[in-house]
Amino acid sequence: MAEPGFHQDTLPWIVAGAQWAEGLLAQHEMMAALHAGDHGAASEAAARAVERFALAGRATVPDQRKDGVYKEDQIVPVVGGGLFEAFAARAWEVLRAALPGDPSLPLRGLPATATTTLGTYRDHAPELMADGDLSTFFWSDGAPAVGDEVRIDLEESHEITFVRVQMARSDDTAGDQIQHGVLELSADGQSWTEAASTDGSPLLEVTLDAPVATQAARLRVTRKNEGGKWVQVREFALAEEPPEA
Ligand SMILES: [Ca+2]
Repeated sequence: MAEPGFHQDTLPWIVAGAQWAEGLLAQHEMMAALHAGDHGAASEAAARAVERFALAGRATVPDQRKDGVYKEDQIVPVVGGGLFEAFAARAWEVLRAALPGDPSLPLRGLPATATTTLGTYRDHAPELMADGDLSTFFWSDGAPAVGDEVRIDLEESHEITFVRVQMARSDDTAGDQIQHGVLELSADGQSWTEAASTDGSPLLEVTLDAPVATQAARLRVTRKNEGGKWVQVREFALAEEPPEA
C-alpha cells in the first residue's frame, strides 16, 4: 500500500492482529503438546500465549477527542470481531481439563449466580459475568443510577480472600464500567460490609488480609458515571486463594 498515512493509521490494528496470531499459535502448540502428553511443553506454550494476549490487549490507538485534544494510547484495537477471544477461551478450557493448576489459566471464580438491577443490552445477559469466560460480558442498556448494583451469589458460603471484577473490554483501558462504586461482601446475602472501592480502573482486584465467610458480593454504584457511560462486566469472580502471580 503506497499510502503512508493509511499505513500509519492502521498500524495499531496490524500489530494487535499479529500479537493475537502469535498468541493463538502458541495456544495451538499448547494443545498439540497436550495431545502428545508433554505437559511441560504445554505449560511453556501457555505462558507465551498469555504474554502475547496481554500485548494485544493494550490501548495503542490514539483518540482525537471532541474537544480537539489528541491523546496517545487511548483505545484497544479490536481485531477478529470477538472470534480470537472465543478461540482462546475454548483453548484455555482444554488446558484446564488437562492441567487444572496451570498458572497461565485465567482465574475461574467459585460457582455463582450473577444478577443486576441494571437492564440488559441485547443478549449480554447478567450470567455472562460469572461464566469463567473473558470473551463474554454483561452489558447494561443504559448508564447506572446511584444504588444500582451488579451482584453474585455463591452456590454455598466460602471463606474467600480474593475478589476480581473485570469491567469494560480490557483490564487496562477504561470504558463502559462502574466508575464510582463500592465492593461489598455479605455472609448472609442481607447485611453488607464494604471491602474496597473503585479507583477509575476497569479492573478491581482485592486481596483480603484474612479469609471472610462470604455468600454474596456486590459492586454498588455510589455516584453517576461521567459521560453517561454504560456498564460492561466480563467477569466477577470470588476465590478462596488469590491466583499465583
Ligand atoms: Ca464472561
